[in-house]
Amino acid sequence: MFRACARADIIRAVSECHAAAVAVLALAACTPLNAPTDAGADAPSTADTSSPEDTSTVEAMPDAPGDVGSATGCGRFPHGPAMVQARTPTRMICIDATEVTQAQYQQFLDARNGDTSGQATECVWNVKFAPDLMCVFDPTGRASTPVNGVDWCDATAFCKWAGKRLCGGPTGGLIETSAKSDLALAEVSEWTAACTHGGERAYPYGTSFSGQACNGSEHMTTPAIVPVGTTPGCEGGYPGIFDLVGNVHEWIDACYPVSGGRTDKCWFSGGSYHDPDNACASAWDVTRDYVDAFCDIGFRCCADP
Ligand SMILES: [Ca+2]
Repeated sequence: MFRACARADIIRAVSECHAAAVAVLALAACTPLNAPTDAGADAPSTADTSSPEDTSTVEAMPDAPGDVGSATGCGRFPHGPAMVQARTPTRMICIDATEVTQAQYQQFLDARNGDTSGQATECVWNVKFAPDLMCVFDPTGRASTPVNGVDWCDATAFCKWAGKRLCGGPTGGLIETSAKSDLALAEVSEWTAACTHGGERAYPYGTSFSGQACNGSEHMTTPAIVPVGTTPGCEGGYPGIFDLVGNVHEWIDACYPVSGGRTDKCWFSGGSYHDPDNACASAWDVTRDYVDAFCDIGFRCCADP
């Protein structure tokens, strides 16, 4: 179920305000229609920062030991990839250091043992979490290879099981938008904030494109998915985070309704192993239906420190 926090709210917040802190304030006023009341409970307590001129929330972010790239506050999650800190324009988040691997996904399948209950309303049609049979799922032989062939609801369920969430809006949660340009903004997408070093870079590794840095179509003679974290040039936008760009596309918590139900659209970010010119925001960031599971799409999760 989509929330009352609509795209128009995001755009108004981002475009009319000079301070990203104000965007957060506007978004914080949006009320989930059908979500746990604790969603976004760790949002920054900036409700008393009502002046548009007050950018203290942005400027106050420290850059000290135990800051970005560290596991401080992000080490309590027993499942999925290790998490490290990253910074959005307004807050700290935890983000998986890598894409979720096949071995980690198998742990989820084992734990759920066929039980697909507890999913959100938009995923009631989803009666299996197993990856699509068209994709190679070999959690023993390909343990460190990113899981692929999972749909948006599978990814969401994994993150929930792991005590995390699919990477979403500035305070966590769904980004409801049909505009791709929204997702290029670090103020809107926490995944993008992590990839762009808080909005400062087009690529996780810097400001200029390198076809060799990440696993895109320029990286190998025969493009292929590789084990997570094995492309050292693709570290960033903060230390300790790998493959945000390339390898597999990554589902994010950004969707919009079309006709209601399983054919509503959700976004993924970062491009994949067979795409050229991958960037944190690129031509390859498009939508698929909730139900779609493709072999070049995986995911990682986010959480609050
Ligand atoms: Ca990726």
